[in-house]
Amino acid sequence: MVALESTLFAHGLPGQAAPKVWSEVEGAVRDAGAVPAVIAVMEGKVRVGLDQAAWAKLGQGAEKAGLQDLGRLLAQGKTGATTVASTAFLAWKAGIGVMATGGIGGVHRENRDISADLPALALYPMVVVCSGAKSVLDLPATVEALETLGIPVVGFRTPRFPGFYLAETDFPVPAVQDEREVAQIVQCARALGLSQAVLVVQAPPEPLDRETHDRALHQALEEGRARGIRGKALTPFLLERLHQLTGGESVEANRKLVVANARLAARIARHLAPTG
Ligand code: PSU
Ligand code: MN
Repeated sequence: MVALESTLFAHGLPGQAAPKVWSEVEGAVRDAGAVPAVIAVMEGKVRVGLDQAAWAKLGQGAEKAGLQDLGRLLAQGKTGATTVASTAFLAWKAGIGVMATGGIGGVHRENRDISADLPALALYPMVVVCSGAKSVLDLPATVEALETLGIPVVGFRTPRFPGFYLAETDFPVPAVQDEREVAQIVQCARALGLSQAVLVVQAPPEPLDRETHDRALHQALEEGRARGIRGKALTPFLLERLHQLTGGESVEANRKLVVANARLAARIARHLAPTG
């Protein structure tokens, strides 16, 4: 099985694109021989595996649900889209070992805002497949934080940490060449009893060109600062502005990389399955 976070659909992509990307992602997981399970809180209940009907609810402004929100949403019968942090926790509880996302949260450039994704990845022994961390973040600080927390990063056919919209950053990572190698690393880490997730990163299939990216990002960051946007509203704000400022190019890049990550997660899940 491959767990998928729902915040990426509810807050990371524009409303029209989200259901399409959702079904493409589920299709990619199935085609690779695994079962997709999008995770969310629906009317006060944890749901592992959602149908398209659930999207109708999630798409209508469901709140972004981090770890800190889960107890309250359950108590109050509310609906929320789970982040990497809360999805990793719930997947682990449900006995699912592999998940996919676009990019993990990390250290933001301002206000010492650190995503709960980072400490969560140190706590729950998942395999998390992604395209690194979003370039809206302070990437050097994010890479440092991963190291501080003892979270191993392996580059799937890449020797550099990818930057989500960018194919690569300056940060080196140990590279692996196939799913079997990933599975072996995961099995050894589990045998030792390490709690940390294994972060498998791969380059986005269709990155933005650096100039388009840097210009849009510069403007989005300025606007966020000027409007005083902070806390959990910041990541969705920056992503939305990037989508608008690149004329949808970043949505395409985002769609392609999420699908590719889901597919790779499915292949890794198959290699980790008892039957191999
Ligand atoms: N990756 C994407 N799009 C997203 C996110 C990740 O491709 O929208 C979301 C994830 O749910 C991640 C969250 O957990 O952004 C991080 O938000 P914050 O910085 O507030 O922790
Ligand atoms: Mn934050």
